[in-house]
Amino acid sequence: EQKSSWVLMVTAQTPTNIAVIKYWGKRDETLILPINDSISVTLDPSHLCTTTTVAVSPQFTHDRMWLNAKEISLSGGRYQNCLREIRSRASDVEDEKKGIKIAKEDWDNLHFHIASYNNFPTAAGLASSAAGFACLVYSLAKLMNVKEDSGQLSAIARQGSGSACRSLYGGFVKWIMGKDDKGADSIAVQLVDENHWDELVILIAVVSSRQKETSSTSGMRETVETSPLVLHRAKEVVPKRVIEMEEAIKSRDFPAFARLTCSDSNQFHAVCLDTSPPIFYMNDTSHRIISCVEKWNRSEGTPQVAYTFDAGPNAVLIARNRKTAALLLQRLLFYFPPQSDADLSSYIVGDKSI
Ligand code: 2P0
Repeated sequence: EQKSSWVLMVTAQTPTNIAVIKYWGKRDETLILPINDSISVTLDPSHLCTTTTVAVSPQFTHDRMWLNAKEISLSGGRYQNCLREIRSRASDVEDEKKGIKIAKEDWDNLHFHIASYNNFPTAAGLASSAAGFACLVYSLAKLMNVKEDSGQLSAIARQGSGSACRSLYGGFVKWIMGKDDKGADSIAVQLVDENHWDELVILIAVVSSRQKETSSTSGMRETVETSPLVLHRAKEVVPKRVIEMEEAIKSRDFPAFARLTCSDSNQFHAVCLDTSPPIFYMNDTSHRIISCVEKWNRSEGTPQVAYTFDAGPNAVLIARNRKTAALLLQRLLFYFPPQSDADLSSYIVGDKSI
């Protein structure tokens, strides 16, 4: 007879990812199926990551979750969909040392306690939901001995938050939009691993760590419903850019990479502005950072730094190498001194960021 006081735990750590070709707009809200492919770079796990511990015990009476030490509700459809999909793929688990044996069918009657912690501001446009759902799905899959490959796990993480599917791999990752109505082929694949282009340095200038006013989920819904530009972007612009971006990444062509990254960020924000009512994610400081980088790139004759902004004012700056990253930091500190400009309060510098 098994003791009923046991607890089995798994802890995992997942970095966030930054899109260089943006996902913005869904064709299916429940399954989270996008209207275009997207490409991202996964950050180094030592910065901007989620740590999640999942525990199972016969003493737990229902599923519970704590985010940054505060209990949150798991009743939302996204959590329920992820938990259901993972549970349905569980296998037998045996821990001989602890004398624990869980049969595949036992998982239906067991409950989880989940504790998740972000080491960066939640919901400030720093893709916290991406790392969060990827880590949740990955740690539950490990706990329940789920045997699916990363592609199949990415399709589950996608149902928690679209961008989460890209955080299951390091390096550069493509989320293929897929054609299937059920989303079976809407998965993430790794384009190159984290060693392929390790000269790049990613620096995040935190312009504001305040929570954003328009969530990505409702923002992109409003864009799809009202923007005449977004379909042109999804159908005409992104498919070509994705091909060019894959090529730029594979051949480590920084000028092409920078041109595509900056253009795609700017078009994403143009589509936000084209939404009714318009959505403003960037602020004056964001715009000044863009001007500063554009001016520098032009004066050098070839791009040194790429910028990209997500659903918030913070700048993600990608420098072509460490030397450029040092010069970039110097410029940022000169033009946006943290002491005198309360708007730009801190910098997060990626060490060897991808
Ligand atoms: C991206 N963003 O590709 C884009 C660029 C923000 C701007 O993915 O509704 O939090 O959970 O699928 O994934 C943010 O959207 O939205 C996002 P849901 P998500 O990274």
